[in-house]
Amino acid sequence: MSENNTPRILVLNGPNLNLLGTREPEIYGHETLNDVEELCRAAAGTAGYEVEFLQSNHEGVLIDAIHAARGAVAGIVFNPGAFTHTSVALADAISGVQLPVIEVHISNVHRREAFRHHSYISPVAASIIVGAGVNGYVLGVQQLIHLAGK
Ligand code: DHK
Repeated sequence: MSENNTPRILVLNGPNLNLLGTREPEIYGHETLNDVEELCRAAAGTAGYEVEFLQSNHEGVLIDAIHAARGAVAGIVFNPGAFTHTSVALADAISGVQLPVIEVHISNVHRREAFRHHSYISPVAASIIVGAGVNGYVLGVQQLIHLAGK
């Protein structure tokens, strides 16, 4: 809960997602991270939720954000970028805070290189959304709100 008691969701983005819109648009589309933020705020707002939105290229910053989310948000919509495939530390952070995490990938990672097929995050995620483009973030927000209402 935030100070004003409006329930909150953290939308967290990992490395290189600041380049959305210009980065390999044939894979990640033309929408920018600002567009993603607006979509998330709109989806959350219709259900009375606020969004905290953070992107970092640094693993430790993402870990700190997950720790800080404990007790402050209903859950996390998380695109860990390439850390998905490498980071035991991010998986441990998620396990440590016991918050529902919706893992989102813009692209269908299973249609891509083999090294993208394994996720350290999936075993600790509540739900996984892949290949839905930036609409995956909206679906992630909606899924978190659905879980919070249970
Ligand atoms: C984003 C990345 O930056 C990649 O490293 C992942 C993910 C896929 C996405 O589809 O959003 O492999």
